[in-house]
Amino acid sequence: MLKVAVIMGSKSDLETVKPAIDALQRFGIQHSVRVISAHRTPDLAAQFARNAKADGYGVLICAAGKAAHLAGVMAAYTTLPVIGLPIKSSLMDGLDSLLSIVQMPTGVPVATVAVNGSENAAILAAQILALSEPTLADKLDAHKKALADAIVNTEL
Ligand code: RP5
Repeated sequence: MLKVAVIMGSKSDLETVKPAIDALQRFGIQHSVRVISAHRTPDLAAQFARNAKADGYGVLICAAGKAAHLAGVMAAYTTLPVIGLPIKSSLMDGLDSLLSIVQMPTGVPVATVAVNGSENAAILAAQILALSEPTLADKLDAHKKALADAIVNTEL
């Protein structure tokens, strides 16, 4: 199965990103976790994105806050699907991060999840990989059923 790269702009993002890593583990998806900054290590960002397909990745999850350009820069250098994960920063409750990630120019999309929506980033990555992985698709079906069961069985 193709791998997922979980990339964050700073180590300070790690705690927020953790649910994505946990979810990938639960789904049995091979992944690597890296800190790469669009602003502090731009050459590394370009190099990682350029090589990602040849390195066996199928999806890139890019988490960043504030002027969050990581996902957009990665998407500029690869045709792999890039999922943007806006991190809630100290100002504006993450709206700055969300808009920096979601407002991409025509031709270079970034699939953007909610502010701090780490688990959804992983589930979306799983859904993309599951298009060609029936076993993973079964796990996603089970996940959906568990969500529904939790609602139906809610006791008030
Ligand atoms: C972004 O700036 C990072 O993704 C992080 O969310 C934010 C702050 O980074 P640090 O100054 O804590 O390293 O690039």
